[in-house]
Amino acid sequence: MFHNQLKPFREDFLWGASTSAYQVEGAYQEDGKGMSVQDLHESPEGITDFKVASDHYHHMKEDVALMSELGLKAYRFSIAWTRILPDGDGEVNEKGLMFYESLIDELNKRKIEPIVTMYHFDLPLALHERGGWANRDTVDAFEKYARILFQRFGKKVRYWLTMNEQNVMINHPNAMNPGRIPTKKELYQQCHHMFVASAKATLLCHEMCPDAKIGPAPNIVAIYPETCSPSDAIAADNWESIRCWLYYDVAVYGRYTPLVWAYLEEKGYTPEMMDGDLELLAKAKPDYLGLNYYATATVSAPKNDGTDCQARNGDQQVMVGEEGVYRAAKNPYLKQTAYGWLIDPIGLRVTLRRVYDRYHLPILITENGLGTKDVLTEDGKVHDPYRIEYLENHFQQAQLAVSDGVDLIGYCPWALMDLVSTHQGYGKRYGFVYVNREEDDMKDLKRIKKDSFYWYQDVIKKNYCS
Ligand code: BGP
Repeated sequence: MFHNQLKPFREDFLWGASTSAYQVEGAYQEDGKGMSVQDLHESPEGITDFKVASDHYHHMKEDVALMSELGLKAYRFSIAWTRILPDGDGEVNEKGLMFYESLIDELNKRKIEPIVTMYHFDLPLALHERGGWANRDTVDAFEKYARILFQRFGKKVRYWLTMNEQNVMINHPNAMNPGRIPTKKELYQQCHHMFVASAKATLLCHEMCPDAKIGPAPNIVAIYPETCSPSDAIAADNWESIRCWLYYDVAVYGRYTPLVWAYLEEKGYTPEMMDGDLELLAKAKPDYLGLNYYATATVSAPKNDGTDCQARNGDQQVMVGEEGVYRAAKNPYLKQTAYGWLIDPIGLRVTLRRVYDRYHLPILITENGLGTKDVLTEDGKVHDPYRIEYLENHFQQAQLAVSDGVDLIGYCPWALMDLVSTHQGYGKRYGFVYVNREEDDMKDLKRIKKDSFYWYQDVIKKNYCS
């Protein structure tokens, strides 16, 4: 649809930026922090681990000052569960609480809305060793952790996100399960426990912090059929429901998507539930939806001949396609990044419209951004017109979605500053702020504002992207 007049972003639009604890903080063993599954992550040869990262733990005030200079209205970050409860559900670590309290105070002082993700891929190792999310006790541990956060920060934080990309943890479990990749049956059991844990945290948040809002933050993208063949359309429906809708349907409506339940039954993956689980899921209602968007996916009908599941771009870490369900297909209309990620700004508009039509809840874009190599030039600058172009195109589509009627409350690009990319360390950078380090060489960790920093500053000032 063409609009002669575009609607503006709302006055209180949350222009933000995102990070996550284990990718940005470093200080992995400091001040009583326990080990998480990410501390056991085996990086590919020549790629950094998460021990130092961008050393935000020691640069926190400087980093918040940069956020303020950028003009951010919001900052989305995650709390490391292991700083608060080093072994997941035992003693509370006051020093961990103090770190986040000073971060939150610093943000509030500068009128930057803290948006807190409670759990971003970094399950405490002690819980993992006891079965992790497959063990029902982890639900209780999460509830205990949530209670501590709401008690301490409930008056200072208005926006909470329960879990980052639950659907990625289930569909691409490698990075969160050191030791052994669980079977699909086990993963859907983990998934059910995550749903119950999120529902408990949501109810608790509403009870303990009546002025706060809470929601999930899955990775949601529209799925296109490769052709207008009805069989491709069914495959696209299959994958969109299994990959995306399940994670909002349970959170919003408290029920498993019927198509997904049929799939789980067909495959023998149905999770065990306890009495009262479905009632609990139905009772917990999110106030808004977080949405991480990078690019759409395109799929075709399965062949069901043993070849439907394949490695994406030859990367065995990311398997796509599922036997008898869908096959991954190429989209000839889209360009890709140097790392093979598709670029689809219009897909963002499609995704936002679909999500809003389905759930009628305010949406906050909790991640979106371009990961690529950046070069620090001799004059000490980083010229990243490619990032500006990427974000500008996406912001424009977001505004078109707003003009289509979507209630979009904010946009938090990934990432505020360079941080450790899951498989590519510092080779692949996302930030508005360059962090001067390489994989093994920590250099001076100096913060350098990229060209995109100044461009975003202007967008925020004008509440507009021309
Ligand atoms: C999202 C995760 C982030 C971040 C981002 C970029 O899926 O929520 O934590 O890692 O992807 O991906 P990558 O680090 O693989 O480049």
